[in-house]
Amino acid sequence: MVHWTAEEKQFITSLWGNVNVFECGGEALARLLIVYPWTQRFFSAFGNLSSPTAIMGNPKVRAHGKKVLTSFGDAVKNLDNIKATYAKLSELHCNKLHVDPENFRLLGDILIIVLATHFGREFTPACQAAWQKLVLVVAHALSSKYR
Ligand code: HNI
Repeated sequence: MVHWTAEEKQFITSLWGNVNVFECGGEALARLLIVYPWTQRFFSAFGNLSSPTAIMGNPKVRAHGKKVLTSFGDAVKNLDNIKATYAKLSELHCNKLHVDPENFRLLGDILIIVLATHFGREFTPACQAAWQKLVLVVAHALSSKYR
């Protein structure tokens, strides 16, 4: 089981309280699709993904990014139980969506960049380290049902 220090928990929950899931989630997913274009194939039903501008302005990308980041809130609320929290979602991404789990790590890395951009100095190195750990734990949990 993952161990969290009281300080890590504090960094994660206090930043989370100020995260705008629509802004940050939409931006993170849009950036994923721009920087790693092969991820676009999962979202062919989302309409125009033909350029960075189109992706950034695509309302379906934004809405789905919000959904994904909102789901991070479940991890924040269940830090000691992340694997079980994502068991169903892991099954969905594995069996139904066939998303390569490497993409979870890529999205996590991008989320760190987006948070740093939004929060600036408030996103201190210690806070960033706690979040880096969180995105890895989430990626790991989402991969748990893959075989
Ligand atoms: Ni993901 C649907 C959460 C990463 C591709 N995804 C979801 C849903 C949630 C979710 C919640 C909605 C489920 C439902 O409708 O019941 N996804 C997460 C989380 C991560 C993540 C927390 C974090 C790393 N998903 C990814 C990645 C990809 C991805 C990296 C592909 C590159 N997800 C999808 C696709 C769907 C999806 C595709 C279905 C979209 C749709 O509605 O058609």
